[in-house]
Amino acid sequence: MPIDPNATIEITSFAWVPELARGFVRDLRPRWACEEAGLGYAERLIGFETAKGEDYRREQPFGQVPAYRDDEVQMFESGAMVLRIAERSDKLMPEGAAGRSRVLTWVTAALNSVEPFVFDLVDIDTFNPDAEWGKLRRPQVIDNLRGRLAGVSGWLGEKEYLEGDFSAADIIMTTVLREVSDDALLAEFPNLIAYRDRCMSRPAFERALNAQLASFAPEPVPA
Ligand SMILES: N[C@@H](CCC(=O)N[C@@H](CS)C(=O)NCC(=O)O)C(=O)O
Repeated sequence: MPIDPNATIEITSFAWVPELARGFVRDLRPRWACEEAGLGYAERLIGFETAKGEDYRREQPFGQVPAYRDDEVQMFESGAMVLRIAERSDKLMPEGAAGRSRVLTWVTAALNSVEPFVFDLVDIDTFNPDAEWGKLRRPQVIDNLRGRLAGVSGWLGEKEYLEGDFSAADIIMTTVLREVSDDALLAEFPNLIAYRDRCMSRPAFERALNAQLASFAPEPVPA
């Protein structure tokens, strides 16, 4: 679904980020969900100064992106947005309380039980590659993350997706797994690599990624 400036769904993200963050800004999640659901969305692109300002913090208390609104609700937190978009479509959430609860469980697990461990590694490898504390801490961070990846891998086994058909949970888990910055660690779990690549080969993912990449200004945006 193309970006539609008149759509009722509006996703806010940064107008510019450094090269290393491109493709990884978390508005990718609601963009991907909209693409899967066939729902158009409008982009609102803001500068860092606006993001840290008082007005915007009423939308996103931490001064981060993404933020989201549609004709009924206003939200922050990318996981919550994906669930909201999933409510508006039959593509990302199974019918029935049992299936829905499982998807909610895995969205929460990806964000709460896996992503913080991935981020510990990103913090060292991407944001502090030369820091002495990072070198000391890295082996423990790798071990901790290995434990979490083993949990996901064990659950997934030979399944195509986390819970039955492709769902909101796979959007969140894939975006978490693609941030793992140690290829050798991920290679210990071939089923996770196959799963991540299966999800990322979906045309909706490619459209969302391309839309994010196309949205960045070439130079920093002042406000
Ligand atoms: N838990 C939030 C995290 C949002 C987040 O980390 N946003 C990053 C971009 S991906 C950001 O705005 N960073 C700038 C900052 O923290 O100042 C979500 O999933 O929406």
